[in-house]
Amino acid sequence: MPIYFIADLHLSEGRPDLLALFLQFLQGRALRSEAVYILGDLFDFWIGDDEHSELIDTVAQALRQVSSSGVRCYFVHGNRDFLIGRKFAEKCGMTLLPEYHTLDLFGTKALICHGDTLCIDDIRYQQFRRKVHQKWRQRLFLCLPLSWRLHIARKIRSVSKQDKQHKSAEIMDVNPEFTAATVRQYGVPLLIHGHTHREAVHRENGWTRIVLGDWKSDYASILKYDKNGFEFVGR
Ligand code: LP5
Ligand code: MN
Repeated sequence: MPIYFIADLHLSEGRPDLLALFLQFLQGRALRSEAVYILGDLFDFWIGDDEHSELIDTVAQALRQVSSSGVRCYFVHGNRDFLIGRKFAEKCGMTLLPEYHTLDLFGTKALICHGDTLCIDDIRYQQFRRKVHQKWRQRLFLCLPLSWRLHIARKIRSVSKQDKQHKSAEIMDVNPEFTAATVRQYGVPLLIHGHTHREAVHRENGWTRIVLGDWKSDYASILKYDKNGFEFVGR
């Protein structure tokens, strides 16, 4: 049975089309798979496991149905939902994975990550990332009332959107040398990541980099891996 990889769905209340695509995937292909790996940015943003909404409940229930049918579900944090915690993961029956994780794909060793840590030329983002990944800042943030957290998250999203208009595509892409060095360090021939939103298969010098794309209303970037190799099955 295949293993699926997805990332960057950016689910939000305002995008029922993306939720519908995700539910279609979970109730179809995912149920006939061995494992599903979500490589971050499942949600547009996440402000704490204590937030409740129809969207969050629907996603949790649908993931729970898949995991309780025996399909292993894994989650790697993205830059927008790095605050997803054990409480939500347990509700979904998902296992939280570390920033970098290696796995065996039918005999091929692969490294998986969200992808943002490879974009080291985006200095402002990396500074921001270091700050919001500090445990004390996260604990403090999670103590704030939900309405404040929502306000802050929206503010950050709007600064981020503005900033991105002045950043080149190269700056927002992975740094090639750093990425190659990371892959070498793990000693694997395959890297799978998301974040840069451009679905692609890059054949590098002796190794392969598969990039998962972001989800659009008419296209779900879904990577299927089985004993015959990999393909984007989309929709
Ligand atoms: O997400 P995407 O693809 O649009 O852009 C990313 C980078 N942006 C981000 C920010 C996220 O979009 C939003 C995160 C919301 C988290 C909610 C919880 C907050 C918890 C805080 C816990 C302590 O990741 C973007 C990259 C881009 O990818 C490509 O790699 O360029 O990076 C930025 O735009 C970062 C900016 O350059 C710097 C941001 C500074 C924000 C300061 C806002 C201060 C607001 C204070 C409000 C009181
Ligand atoms: Mn991302």
